Amino acid sequence: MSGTNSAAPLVGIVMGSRSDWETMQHAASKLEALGVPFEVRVVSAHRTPDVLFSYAETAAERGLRAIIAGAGGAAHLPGMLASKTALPVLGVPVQSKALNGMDSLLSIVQMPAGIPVATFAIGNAGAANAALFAAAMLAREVPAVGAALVAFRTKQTSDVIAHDDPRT
Ligand code: RP5
Repeated sequence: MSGTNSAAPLVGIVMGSRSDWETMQHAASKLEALGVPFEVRVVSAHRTPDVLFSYAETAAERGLRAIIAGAGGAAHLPGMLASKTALPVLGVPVQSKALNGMDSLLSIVQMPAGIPVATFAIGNAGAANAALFAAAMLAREVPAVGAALVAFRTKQTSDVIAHDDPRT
């Protein structure tokens, strides 16, 4: 699946399982709102390792600028992608049932020196923030995305100020 924008995708959203979509849709909706062309794929480090390798190896030549990778449990996907591409990989720990996502978080964040993965919060907030971060990385290259990001931040601030009494 690609974003509604028909331009070539600049960001890849990948996840270890279809079950991760509930979380990762929050990254997709943010990219869509900011006008960032993106694609979405299920790529599993454990169930489809060959697909993972070819996705990572071809990502840069296909024009992607960054990969947002969400996974839960033994969440090897972001780190393995990072090991096969020099593109920035933004890792989203999906909230697992057994350990509430602590397993996902630690699996993604504790990379050995030399292969970085930028790691975000567990769950929906992490997915949304990974998308906002990817947009910030693209802001200079694609000025319309930069302008959309500034507008989003301005509206967010004014919405809080306009509703600063929590009783109403
Ligand atoms: C991980 O295992 C996926 O990222 C997912 O979060 C978790 C569970 O996958 P399913 O059993 O729901 O397919 O690889």
